[in-house]
Amino acid sequence: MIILKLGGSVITQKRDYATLNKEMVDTISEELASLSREVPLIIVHGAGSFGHILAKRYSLNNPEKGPELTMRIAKVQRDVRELNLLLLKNLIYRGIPAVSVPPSICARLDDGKLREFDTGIFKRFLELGNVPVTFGDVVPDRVRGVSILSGDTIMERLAHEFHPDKAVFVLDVNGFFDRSPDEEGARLYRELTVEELENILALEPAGSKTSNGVADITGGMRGKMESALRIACTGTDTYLVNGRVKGRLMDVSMDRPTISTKIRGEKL
Ligand code: IP8
Repeated sequence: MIILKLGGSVITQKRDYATLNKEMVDTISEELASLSREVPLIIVHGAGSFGHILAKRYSLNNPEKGPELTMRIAKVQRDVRELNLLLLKNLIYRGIPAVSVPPSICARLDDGKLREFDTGIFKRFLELGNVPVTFGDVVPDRVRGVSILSGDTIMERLAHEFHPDKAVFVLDVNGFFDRSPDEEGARLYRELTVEELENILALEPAGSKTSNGVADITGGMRGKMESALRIACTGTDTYLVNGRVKGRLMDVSMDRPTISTKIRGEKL
């Protein structure tokens, strides 16, 4: 099985509110159609401009209680569901039996930490041969009322439960670099052990390597690498690959040489 996350920066126009990157969604859906014929899949997707712009404006990660809050929750949930539905339509159009699993129904948070996540529903759909598609969402939180559950955290939970052959983060850059990818001289890490990644993250000040100035309420690149590290520590090989370059997602999934970052899984 492969569990993969389609980054919001790949499937949406991250700077334009609630705007799909239709071209990318078409390209990736085509690749996923071939892949889904080879191996069982769970797809997670980020919120991109359907979630981060309003969630940040409304501080939905730790919201102030007040008369506007209920409507704010409703609007952001509506938007991320709209993105989910747009993606589902594309996947189903290409013959992938995709079914939606909204996290606000199966997850509960406790002061921002994931406390409950019902993976049974994923199991049941996988047994039927369907492809569960879940996403970063606004989720009930015992302390905060609601907070944001990132697709990266969902990846961790699913990897922990299902021990897939691979976890793949599909990004808008070639992988993990030693500095911001658009800085001169930036070098791509092709393969890292858990220990090497731990050392790199220990040297990086928190908050660095976030995506370049685009609204991101869930931790940007650093948060993603911390999730990737935790997944690799459960023994799953974890990849970061550029979804904008046709064929790379398929190459990584089929163990063919390509440009990406691999964090070697190691059960600790
Ligand atoms: O894009 C964020 O999920 P992510 C979800 O996977 C919202 O971090 C609603 C902003």
